[in-house]
Amino acid sequence: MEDGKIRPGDLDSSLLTEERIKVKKPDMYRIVLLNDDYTPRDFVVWILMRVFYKTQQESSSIMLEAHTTGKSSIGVYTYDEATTKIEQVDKIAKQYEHPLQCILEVESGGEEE
Ligand code: TYC
Repeated sequence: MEDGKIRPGDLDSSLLTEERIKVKKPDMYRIVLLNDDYTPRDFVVWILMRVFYKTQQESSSIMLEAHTTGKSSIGVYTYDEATTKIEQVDKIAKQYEHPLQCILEVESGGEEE
């Protein structure tokens, strides 16, 4: 019908808006290994292999970097992976009475279209 009246089901183009979907990118977290004066080097290498599935070579170089500079990046993980791994390190280090510590750093995040 062309009488200009709006009827149910007519498309009112003034109500059409562009829909934009914003998806929150998951935050990623860097796990950083901290040096201390007491934990044996071999124990640090062993824990990196056991908890983070690093090779012996990777583990040695991460351990050495922490030993010489004070800290070293182990890798970037989701929040759940990162917190689980840090809990595992805490638990094992406590069992063996070593003061070994890892910390979390926020790596990325924010809104992306
Ligand atoms: N500095 C320790 C030592 O001399 C070894 C060590 C290396 C400890 C790395 C922690 O993250 C660490 N026995």
